[in-house]
Amino acid sequence: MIDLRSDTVTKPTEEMRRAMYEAEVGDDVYGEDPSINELEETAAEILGKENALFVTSGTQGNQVAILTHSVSGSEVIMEADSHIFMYEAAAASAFAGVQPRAVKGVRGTIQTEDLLHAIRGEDIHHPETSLVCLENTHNRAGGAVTSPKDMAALYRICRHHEIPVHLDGARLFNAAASIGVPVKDLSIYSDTVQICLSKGLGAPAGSILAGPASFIQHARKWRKRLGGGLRQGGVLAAPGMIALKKMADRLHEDHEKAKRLAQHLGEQPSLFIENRVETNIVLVNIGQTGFSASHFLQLLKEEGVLAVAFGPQTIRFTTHYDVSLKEIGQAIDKISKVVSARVILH
Ligand code: TLP
Repeated sequence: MIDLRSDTVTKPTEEMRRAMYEAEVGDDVYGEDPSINELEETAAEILGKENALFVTSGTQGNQVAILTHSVSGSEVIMEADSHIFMYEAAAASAFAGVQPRAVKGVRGTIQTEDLLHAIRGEDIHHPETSLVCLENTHNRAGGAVTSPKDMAALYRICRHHEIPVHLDGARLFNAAASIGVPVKDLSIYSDTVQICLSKGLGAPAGSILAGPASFIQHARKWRKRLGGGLRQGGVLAAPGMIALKKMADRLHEDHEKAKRLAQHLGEQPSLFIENRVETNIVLVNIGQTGFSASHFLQLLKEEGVLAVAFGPQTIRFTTHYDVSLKEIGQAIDKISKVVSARVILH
């Protein structure tokens, strides 16, 4: 199977498995796991934040951030297609009791005038805007990168209004690799940031939430409340450390694979590439083939390729460490076969 459903499907490398076996561990709820402590310190340094917290997943990192930043009854501004709005099962409403304010962006980036418009003024009828969430890269916009300049402009507005910014940087390292800057050049335009170790960076599990020391202290309590206090979690932090230190430098390879895929599929008359491919995600519109997304995915699976639907006519392909350039070539052939079978049927 050529699994292009997500970059979450990567298996830990040999080096990661060895690190898991050899990891020094302790009880992290007592703050005594040396591997977790080292990972948190390293991540904070790389992201340019005072402190960091190892969390079980990207969703937990985002939700702990919202819980720590906001009070119940306040409003959180987020992009209308963001992961927090679309794919976290309304956790922000269920746990933090906040009202999401969904603002449509351009290629995943909220526009400054729309942000200004969405920020609430003082009025007895209005909730207070407690937080702005950004996402970089933006998943549903096809791994789109928000530039440091755009991040800075949004951050400046939020600072002016004294509203904190949380950055869902599940794929922030992909964004940084794409534009050739250190990840810090993007994370500085946020108060808190969540990065996933288990996506393009290839760790088996875990995310990092980073921010000011006092924020992380409160976040640690929210993580505990949510049942995310790990004990000998060093066995997960050790591969996370390898992910953080060694896997970011190769992300451009995944981007090249995605570009190759997009280029070849774009040459098919009945396929249309919806996104500008900047990182590791390709959104393919299959409307012209006459297949529904679910039927197309089923036929692809029978050919040995896995992908996911991102809409009734949109298929998302995601490249990653565990799929080679050769397999991308094979996937292109198999996808072309499914498309041409339909053309023949017609
Ligand atoms: N995204 C997953 C699915 O949930 C859609 C994927 O396959 O892309 N932020 C962003 C931008 C994400 O893409 C994801 C995962 C998360 C947060 C959540 O991370 P996890 O899965 O670790 O909770």
